[in-house]
Amino acid sequence: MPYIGARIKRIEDPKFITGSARYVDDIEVPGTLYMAILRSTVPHARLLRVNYEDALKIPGVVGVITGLNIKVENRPRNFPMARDEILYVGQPIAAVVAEDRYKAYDALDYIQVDYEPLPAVVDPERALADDVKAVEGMSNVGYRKTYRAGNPEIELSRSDVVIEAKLEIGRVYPAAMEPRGLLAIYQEGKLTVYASTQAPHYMRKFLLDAFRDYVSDIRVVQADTGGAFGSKMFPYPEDYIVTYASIIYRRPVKWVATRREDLLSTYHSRAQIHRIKAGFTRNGEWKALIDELIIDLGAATHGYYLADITATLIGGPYKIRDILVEVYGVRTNKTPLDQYRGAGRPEAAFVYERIMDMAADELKMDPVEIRRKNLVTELPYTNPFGHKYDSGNYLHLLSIAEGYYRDFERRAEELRRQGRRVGVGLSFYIEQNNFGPWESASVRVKSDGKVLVIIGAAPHGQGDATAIAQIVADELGIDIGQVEVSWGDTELIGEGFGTYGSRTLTLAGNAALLAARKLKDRLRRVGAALMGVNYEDVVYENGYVRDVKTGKSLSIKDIANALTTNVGGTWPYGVEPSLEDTAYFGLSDYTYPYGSHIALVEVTEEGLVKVLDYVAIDDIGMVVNPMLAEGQVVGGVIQGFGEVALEEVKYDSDGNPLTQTFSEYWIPTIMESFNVKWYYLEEGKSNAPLPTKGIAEGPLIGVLPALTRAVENAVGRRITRIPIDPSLLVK
Ligand code: MCN
Repeated sequence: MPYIGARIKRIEDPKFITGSARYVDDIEVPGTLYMAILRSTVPHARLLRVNYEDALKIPGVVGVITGLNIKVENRPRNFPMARDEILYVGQPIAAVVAEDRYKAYDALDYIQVDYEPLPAVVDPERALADDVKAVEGMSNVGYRKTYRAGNPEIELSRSDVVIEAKLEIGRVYPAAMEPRGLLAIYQEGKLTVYASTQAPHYMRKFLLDAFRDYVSDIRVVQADTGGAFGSKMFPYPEDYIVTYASIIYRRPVKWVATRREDLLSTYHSRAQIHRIKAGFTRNGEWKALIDELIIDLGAATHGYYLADITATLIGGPYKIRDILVEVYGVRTNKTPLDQYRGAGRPEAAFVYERIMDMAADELKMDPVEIRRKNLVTELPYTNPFGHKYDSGNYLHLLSIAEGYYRDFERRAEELRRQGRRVGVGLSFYIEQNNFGPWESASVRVKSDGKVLVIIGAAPHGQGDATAIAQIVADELGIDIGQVEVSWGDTELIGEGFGTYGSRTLTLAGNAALLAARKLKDRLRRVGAALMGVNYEDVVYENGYVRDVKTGKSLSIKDIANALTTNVGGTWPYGVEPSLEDTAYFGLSDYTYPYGSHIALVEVTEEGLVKVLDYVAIDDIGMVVNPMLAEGQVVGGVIQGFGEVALEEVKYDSDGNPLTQTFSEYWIPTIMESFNVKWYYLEEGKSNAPLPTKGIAEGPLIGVLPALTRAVENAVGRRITRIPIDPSLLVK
């Protein structure tokens, strides 16, 4: 049966369900030293002296590392450890390496840090004034860019209605179930790193760049990884400190963050402010946008690219052509900022969809009608900043969404008549994905005839292995039980990138498809030689090669057997005795899926947000496994509910983090969860051989504006900031 398109259960799950998965912290290597990290408790200070003599006296403490300095682009001054200036609470200052974890943590209390406090910069808007510096001797504006298209000032002045607002997307923490961690094992000039990561090949590269003088190679193995959401990809201080410790102490060194450490040190995300002026004609055409975008980068600048993504997609799926976005990337004394599921696109969607809803209110138009009027109708369409929206039919998807929206409106009306505060929200969004550049896959027939697929991507919860097995099983015409998928080891496959940017199914999946096609040809060639017939007369069908002339056939298993059974002897067949092929696949452009979310929400008297019904509709081209894609949508929507209603990393006005545990930083639990219905179209195909696009981040893009609107509609107050201030919601 064709597997593509079927709801096949995840082949990767049994070990997770039975508890036999192996996360970094489960990997035990004899002689391992444990690392504990002393982190700054002050937001900004001159670091005068670190005295660790007493810590060294504790039995079991092997050493203390301070002042490690490695140049990594756009990272904070003093990376990975503070040397003369402390820039945020949580910044590593010293690392203790000890015989066990408890001794390492205990020893932290015996390290004395002398510092001279400096004023901290906390509010990104205040930071723009640049009178108090987040980093001594540097402007607080770490990144500045102007995006201009058309003539927004003139179009704005000609507009019948101008919406002005300050829109804010709060600072969040990517709360993966498993905190970050790694185990580095030094073995005479070589190093193996087991990591909780989403990009092992990339990690190998950045670690090797730093430690090339000490080691000839680094092998990175992705341990079973309990989620990442974008946060386990770019270089962290601890990646370098642990690796360095293993090199200098010539022992395995492990570090796994506690939840509190993870909350303080995993790169935060979002944290954008938009001051917008949006001009509309009386009949609802969006003509102009002027946006001042302030992104709070924390104590480094590597998160600036997120503002670029937001700025260039700020017009969303709409026809607007006259746009000005002034981007200010601002340094503050906070944990550095980087990507989180959606990476810049949810922020853009929050802004353009808030604009649509505010304009609908202002113009007394129906929210669906105003979107219909503005949606791009001719695809492909190049947006004002060069994004090429590739394929699909936005109006068709909107018309389907409208059906649910009208139904939700009717139900809301009924509930309102019972005195309940109920609201409906609809969002329409455009997604950019398949961040590249390419991905790899090898397909290998093992001696028992099973087919092993190795991908360069590094899934960590998405279920891509199942979908890739479906693709390869279909292409080879074999039972899916004959296909295994492996990944996450830089020595398993030559090069690769990882799992991010909703790319894995499309890039690694298509690479696997192409590798399987090559393998079929190879099976024909080797099979023909084994059968002593002409290659041209041999066809491949459903796991067999068959000579059309004689009717002779061999199964994949027969061929594998013939290749591997005889030890000794010779190879008289004149063909390469290999059953392995590799393919690399990249797309010449990004793909642009799109979708719509519709939410029916009740706000209780106490101000709690309850989602009564929720529908998401996506067009991601061909869907390989609707159950996996749906799983992504359900998870993403609940995660987005957290961003709208619960989650925010908070600091006091001096720069002290107020959200250091899950009792202050609230993520949605099963109590807040709700049912999400997912529907899909397959009209917007990509150019890949298997015409798929990504789904994994779309839900987080659609959910923020849909839920925000539904809450706004329920309480009858304009909402301009997420997470929504609960005091606005109490009756
Ligand atoms: N899929 C499909 N048909 C398609 C597209 C996708 O059947 N046309 C399926 C795939 O087989 C896969 C899933 O949907 O099971 C998502 O695939 P894809 O859209 O290619 O996205 P990636 O696998 O590249 O996932 C990355 C994405 C990102 S960027 C973040 S952030 C995120 C997300 O995945 N982090 C996650 N979802 C997550 N889910 C879990 N459990 N944990 C994370 O850390």
